[in-house]
Amino acid sequence: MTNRPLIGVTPILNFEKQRFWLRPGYLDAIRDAGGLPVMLPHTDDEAEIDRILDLCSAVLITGGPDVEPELYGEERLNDSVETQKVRDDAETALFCKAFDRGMPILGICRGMQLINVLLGGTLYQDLPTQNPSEIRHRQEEANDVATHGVTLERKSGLFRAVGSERIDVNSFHHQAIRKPAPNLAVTARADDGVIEAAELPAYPFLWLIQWHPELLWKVDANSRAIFRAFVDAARG
Ligand SMILES: [Mn+2]
Repeated sequence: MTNRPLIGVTPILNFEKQRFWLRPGYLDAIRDAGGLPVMLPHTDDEAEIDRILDLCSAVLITGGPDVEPELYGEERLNDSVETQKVRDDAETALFCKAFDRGMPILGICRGMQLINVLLGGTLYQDLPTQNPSEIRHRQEEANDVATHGVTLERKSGLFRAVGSERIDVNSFHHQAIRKPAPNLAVTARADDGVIEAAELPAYPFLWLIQWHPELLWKVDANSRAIFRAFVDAARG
């Protein structure tokens, strides 16, 4: 396939086992949508990031541990908040440089939360404590089972991509956006009001998704539509 844009994807670092890893769905869904994914190192070295971004057409910031509350001016709420400084530092540096370049950016789960913080928003540190709800945002069902609905904002790229106002999603998140960053448009909410997607209308392509389309894409056309929109933006 020609014109397959190279898309940088940030991995998880298992510090105890000293291993980088990624759920294959992040990479496979990008390939299915016509992109060529590459797993990136964790680095906050500016020259390294510049060189990496010279090679890539877009960046996907993935799921993982909680975002350091200090980054939005709060103290740790309780022991449920688990952070990883090396990853916060690397993804902060990567996002800021990609954002300065106007590159297409997709943030999934933790990626969504981190980007909201870096743009000036805040998070619920522990969703069940700070925003109790009937909806289980950490489902026990399998990864590729949708367990709660979300309602989409009609004036959004996400709505245009999936073509439906109401979709079902999976849910594996401990945190969520509390105060959206300035200029960030909320594009989907769960029935309890929790923000499930957002985008930055004034920017070429910056979509934030709280659920996990990379775990659903094989069985869910909406998830494939999200990756297709992202890869199309990367293709320019
Ligand atoms: Mn959810």
